[in-house]
Amino acid sequence: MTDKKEHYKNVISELKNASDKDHHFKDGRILGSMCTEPIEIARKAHTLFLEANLGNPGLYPGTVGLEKELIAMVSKLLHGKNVSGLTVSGGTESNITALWIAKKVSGKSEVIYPKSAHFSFMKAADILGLKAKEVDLTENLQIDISEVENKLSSNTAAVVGIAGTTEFGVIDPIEELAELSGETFLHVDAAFGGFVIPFLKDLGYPMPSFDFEVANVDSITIDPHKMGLATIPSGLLLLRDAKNMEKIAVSSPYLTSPRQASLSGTRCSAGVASAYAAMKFLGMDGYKKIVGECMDTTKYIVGRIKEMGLEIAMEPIMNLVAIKMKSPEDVKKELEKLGWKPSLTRAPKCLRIVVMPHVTREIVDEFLPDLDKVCRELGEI
Ligand code: 0PR
Repeated sequence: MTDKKEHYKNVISELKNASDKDHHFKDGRILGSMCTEPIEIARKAHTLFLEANLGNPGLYPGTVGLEKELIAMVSKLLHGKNVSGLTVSGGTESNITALWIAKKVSGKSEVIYPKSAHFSFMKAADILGLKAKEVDLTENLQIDISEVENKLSSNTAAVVGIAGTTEFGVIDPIEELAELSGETFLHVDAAFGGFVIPFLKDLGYPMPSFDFEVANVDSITIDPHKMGLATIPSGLLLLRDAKNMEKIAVSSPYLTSPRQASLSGTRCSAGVASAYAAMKFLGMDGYKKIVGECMDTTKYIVGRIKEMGLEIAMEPIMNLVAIKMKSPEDVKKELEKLGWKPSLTRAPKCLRIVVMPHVTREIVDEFLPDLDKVCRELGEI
């Protein structure tokens, strides 16, 4: 017995050592992540649903109820009426599933997406055997609508627009895309922006329509495990036409449900409970306050950066700052030596800071003198 206890303690201590080697959001040094420390109630909810499996729903009617309510809450946020939804592991699974549905619905073989799209679309095209037609960006890093028009054809299975690009937080002109795409399946990737844009709009920031408010938007990816402040893994796919979900269903005779319409079989329910808890607890006002604070910090960073003599790639649309540099790789390397973890963008080449809730004003005040020092040493300013 004591041996067993000792062994248990040793394994736990190995886990603690491993975790100590990791970087943690609460330390405030992670500046390039679209995830953040989940709020306390979301962590608690996660631990309560560790064994539930939405892949076999008949055993977990309670969890199914939470999933339904979560989908209803997110649908409301995104102006959906009677939309159907699927909880998934995150943006990648959601985007793959959306294109899978589009392929099934259309029977066609090409997908059009902007060069700013997350790499999950490359994976989706590869897995689904869809020909990817990548569209160049305009000067303001949005999808070039005229190129979309040229690329649309009778073979197009889906058109994709991004509401909050991974690198710059840019919102594609979804209304224009919707007009152009017409009957063609239109998917919007709001994995990051979905929990940001509605609240910024509420706060008075000028925000374009990007969700089910726009007729012709067929599906939306939105991730509670990003700005939804839930635990990983927590993603969502919403579909305007509930019938379309059935297109990917297969028979699952030995489960409690006769058919299964999802890429994953066994599905994590802890993330679903966590997202439900975060949304119920924070409410729209809670998110609005947090998003507002992130945006205030973003503006503060931009002001200080400009004072330093650095240039930003664009005025931030959401809580993301991209700082133009000759050699952001070198700046990143030096900042890493000082314990900071920023990230990079490709074109234009920038140092990228995602201003998540753990990137507080105090953290920024610690970071900026280091950035200033490194940039001076490397001749960036
Ligand atoms: N769509 C968009 C717009 C995204 O930004 C991302 C991920 C995805 C889809 C895919 O989502 P999942 O990673 O949930 O499948 N964006 C981040 C990125 O690749 C993900 C991330 C999060 C990366 C935290 C690093 C990190 O520390 O940059």
